Amino acid sequence: MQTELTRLLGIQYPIIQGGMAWVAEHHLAAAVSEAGGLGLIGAANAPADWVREQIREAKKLTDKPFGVNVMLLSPHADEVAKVVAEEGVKVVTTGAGNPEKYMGMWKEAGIRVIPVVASVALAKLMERGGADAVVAEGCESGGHIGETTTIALVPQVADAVNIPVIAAGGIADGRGIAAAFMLGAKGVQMGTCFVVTDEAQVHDNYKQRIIKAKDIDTRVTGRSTGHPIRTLRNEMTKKYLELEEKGASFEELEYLTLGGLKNAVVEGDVKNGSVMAGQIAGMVKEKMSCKALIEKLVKETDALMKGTDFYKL
Ligand code: TUI
Repeated sequence: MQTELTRLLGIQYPIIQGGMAWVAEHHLAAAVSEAGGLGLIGAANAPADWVREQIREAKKLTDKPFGVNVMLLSPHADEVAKVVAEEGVKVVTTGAGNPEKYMGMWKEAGIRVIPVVASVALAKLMERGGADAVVAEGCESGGHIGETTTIALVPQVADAVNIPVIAAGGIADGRGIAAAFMLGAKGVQMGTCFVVTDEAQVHDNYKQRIIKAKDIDTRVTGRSTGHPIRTLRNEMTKKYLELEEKGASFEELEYLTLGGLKNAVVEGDVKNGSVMAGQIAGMVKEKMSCKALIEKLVKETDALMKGTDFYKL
């Protein structure tokens, strides 16, 4: 499965594990990289010292490349941006914003910079600013999302830029990966599938909730506040959407989700917490190791890509 992306990053398979807040810590990132994909540590809203520690711990577990996702809405983003350069991280992805102001520092440190984008406009801006690739993330994804679906976004981004495009959102098996390749992507990023792996340090209630989820079980809260977030439906989303319908204030809505992701991931509160997951949660049926998951994905994709000359491009 060699593509422009595997060559760019020095990895075996063009499969990236999303840098999910509270979920993507060093055990998961190292396991994905050891299995031949690219693992990411999700900096999310964590302080810079936590990120530094995570990078050092991941290095103890793997010699292979791994990356850090910098969440640009974080109050610690400036310090985290410096830490990834100081610690010699090979790959940085960014989310929920425009990383322009860090790009020079990261490129100087020899980092491969891969912004996550939800529009053609930001993809073009990132290419001009020196990005090595972009993740085009469709609104099937869990967590903070844009407006456009993966099937519509990926080909439009692939037509607009000359750097490799990585598809994210709605991908859970070899069919999704092969489809992403057909849309012009050179790799994929997956999140929800990795939440239920053995190595993910996630409360079992959260894993079970994903495993039991059906196709219609996700909800998007926060459309009215300009911060749409996709999660699995529960008491929290029910209350939130009712309040949103009534035109509740930003503060009132925020109160409902305060600490909600941590409560779900760490405490296992899947009733009132924020159980972020993508629309493919309904396809995730069993727990397995990262190695087993990646081997399964590669086998399924290879079977579909046989007879094409895709990997020679
Ligand atoms: O970032 C994500 N997904 C996330 S981040 C997150 S944690 C969080 N915490 C507090 C508030 C909000 C989120 C949970 N899930 N995915 C990458 C992504 N980036 N999706 C969409 C975007 C995006 C959206 C608008 C990127 C840029 C953008 O506009 C940039 C600009 O300023 O033009």
